[in-house]
Amino acid sequence: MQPSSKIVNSRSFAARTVEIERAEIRLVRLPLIEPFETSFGRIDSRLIFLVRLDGEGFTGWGEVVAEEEPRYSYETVGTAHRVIQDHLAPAVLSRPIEDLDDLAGRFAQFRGHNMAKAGLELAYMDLLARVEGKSLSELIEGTRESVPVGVSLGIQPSLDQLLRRIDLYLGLGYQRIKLKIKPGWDVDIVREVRQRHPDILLSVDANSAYTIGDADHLLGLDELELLMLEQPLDHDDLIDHAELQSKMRTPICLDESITGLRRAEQALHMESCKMINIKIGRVGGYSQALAIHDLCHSRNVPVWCGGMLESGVGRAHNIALASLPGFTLPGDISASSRYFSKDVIEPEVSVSDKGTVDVPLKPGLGFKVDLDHIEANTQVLERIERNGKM
Ligand code: OSB
Ligand code: MG
Repeated sequence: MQPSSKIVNSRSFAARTVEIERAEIRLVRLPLIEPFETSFGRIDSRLIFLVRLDGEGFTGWGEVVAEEEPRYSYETVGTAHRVIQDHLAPAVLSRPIEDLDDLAGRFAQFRGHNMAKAGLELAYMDLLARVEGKSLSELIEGTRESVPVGVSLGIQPSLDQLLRRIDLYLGLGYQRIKLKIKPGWDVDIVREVRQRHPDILLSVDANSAYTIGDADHLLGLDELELLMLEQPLDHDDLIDHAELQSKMRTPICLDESITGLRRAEQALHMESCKMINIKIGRVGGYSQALAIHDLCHSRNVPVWCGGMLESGVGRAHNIALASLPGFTLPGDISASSRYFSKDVIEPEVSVSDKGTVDVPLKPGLGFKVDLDHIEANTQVLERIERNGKM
């Protein structure tokens, strides 16, 4: 296979150099409207990690999507906090930023910690878009005015409750239903759902709950006409996924396994999957997310925008990303009201009865950040100044 070039981004954001004066980190606790259960376990609230950058008279907002426990990823709110404070924020503040590649290059010297890196890249891109008076979508050359969306439904206490959730979200217009599965809550449940809804776009996400030894069991999904089976096997595996895909008709979509452009190239080369879920946080920011999009688009591999139960800040970035032409499948970009009683942006993200979300046209994120609501729920606040003061 061809090695990828080092510079990953073909877009030239005509970028104006921006000098960042200050980085701010905030941890904000937001309760979830309903608990979210995956094969990893259950959560009732999100500790939202917001990053704010100030410079050139503008403010940019980003979000670190790490969770409190290292389950989906080895990163946590705690590790990201530490890495930003000790290594990434100093790299941002050290000298003016020429463009996205300049920033990504500074981060590339540090191994891993993609979600921490992404949080700062997001804030930089929001700020840059505002400096240039463009929407984020315009800045990254998005082409859609609205994006198709689906909903990801956690494991429910009973089939009955699952069926009721599905009816609710189909009634609201969502274009695709994704079910979390795990051993004991899989083929039989999905078959029941399929029988009641023969024609909907239906997918499942195992979050690495199986091994290749479960291949025969997973083949039971093949008759259920699923849009995809997301991340059935190990989080860092490509080889077993390739073996499973060779046996399965259902397209495998990788989430956890795709940590950057190089892994995406390898997964396509090995035919470990037929689709990719792009999460800006998991891949380390816009630079990698754009490059993976461009790769997949050039090879006609469908991609879609994943979610991490983000607040409106992260969600607004996801909407911008999903406006790129290769995002042909509905994203995990649900309405704010599906997650939180009150989001941190205004207006909140809403889903039309056709199951779409409008791409904002205003500069930057295109939403107003609700500082009062954020202040009222902030548990930790830290500022890092360019001159080294904390
Ligand atoms: O695997 O896609 C996942 C949430 C947290 C961590 C991992 C995942 C998810 C979701 C929810 O599926 C997507 C969303 O609605 O934000
Ligand atoms: Mg997933």
